[in-house]
Amino acid sequence: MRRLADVDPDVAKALREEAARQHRNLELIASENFVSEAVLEAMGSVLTNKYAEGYPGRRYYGGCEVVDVVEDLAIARAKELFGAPHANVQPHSGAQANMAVYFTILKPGDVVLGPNLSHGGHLTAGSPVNYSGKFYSIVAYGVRKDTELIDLDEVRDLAKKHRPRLVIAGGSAFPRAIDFKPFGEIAREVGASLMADIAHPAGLVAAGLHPSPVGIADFVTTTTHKTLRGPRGGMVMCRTEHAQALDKTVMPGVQGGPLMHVIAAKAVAFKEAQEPAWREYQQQVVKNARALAAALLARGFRLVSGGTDTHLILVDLTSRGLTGKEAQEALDRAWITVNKNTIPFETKSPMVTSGIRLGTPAVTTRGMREPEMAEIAGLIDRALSKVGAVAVEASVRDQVQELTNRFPLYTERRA
Ligand code: DSN
Repeated sequence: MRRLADVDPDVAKALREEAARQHRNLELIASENFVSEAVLEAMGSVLTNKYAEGYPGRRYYGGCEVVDVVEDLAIARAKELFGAPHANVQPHSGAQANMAVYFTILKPGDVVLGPNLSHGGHLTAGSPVNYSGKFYSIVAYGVRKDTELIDLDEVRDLAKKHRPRLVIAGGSAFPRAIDFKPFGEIAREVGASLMADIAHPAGLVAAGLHPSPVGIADFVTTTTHKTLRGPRGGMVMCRTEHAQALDKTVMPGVQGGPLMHVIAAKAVAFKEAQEPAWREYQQQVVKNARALAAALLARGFRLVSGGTDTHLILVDLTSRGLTGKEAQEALDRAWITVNKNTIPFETKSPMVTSGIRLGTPAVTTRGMREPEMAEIAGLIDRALSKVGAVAVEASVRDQVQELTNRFPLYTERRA
């Protein structure tokens, strides 16, 4: 067999370097995680070779008897994990999962009520630069200025005024838990459908640590690679009455051949999620986020909404005299990986921003707990106290390396 290093030394080298970077750095991007060796194995398997348009038992191609087993397992496990009546595991991403829902129930021009991107929403919930903002008539709701929590009165008022066909709950930068019940009531009051996008808290939802929209929302979309700790991909769950239409929209509506190797990895991740250790992991993700938030507050950082109920923290750097971009770059130089993020009522561009978003899923997977969260808050504080000071950045880097060396990652893997 010709191995990657022989066939393509350049890509092989890049993979080795990325493995080294993942081991060396403190990964605090709230939407990232480290999958298990078993998930990696399923993703890097011969299933990538198979075309399987259609669904188990009704495919357009021959030779699908094995991949049918795999997709049936993924579907059954997803349904069990979330208590959902129907699951479609084929969406390649969260964006395509959301697109599948829109194309199932909306016509171009329909009114959609969704969360404002800079208040914590997601690009696909109506941003003008995204298909969702181009195809539909978007009405955005936000958070209250005083509490920085979702303003349900505003959601209700906007729903009554604009009569949307679809209401969206969920996003990518809400540090607080979302209660889906009032969203369900508001949607019902105006005859709209409700879609809950749980891409971020999906693992917490499955572990019972965050309210579940299943049974409340008509459609629940998620990615599988964030707190859920599966392969990069998407999924849609829905009420039985929408199942046939949804499946038809995913394929042939918006996708062709499913990524069977990724679906196999989803099945593996959902099996891992049935183990007691996985539930303990989700609990520790939340404990770690609270510990990190408390330690940052103690060091004088301002957190949007004052803290977190989830895996995610949004830090407003305005009072530190830094932009999100400056902070992200300074932390990168110190081997702490975060992303700049807009904050509610943002005054800067998305490429600059006033905040950074932090999350605990990846460091928790490495085994870090509350004491390490206090240490991380100290490292962030030091790295941001003298941005550009080469000696400070070097000393933080040394401490980061010492910390990450204590929690090794993928020890048996070359890349
Ligand atoms: N890019 C994802 C995130 O970081 O939250 C959302 O799509």
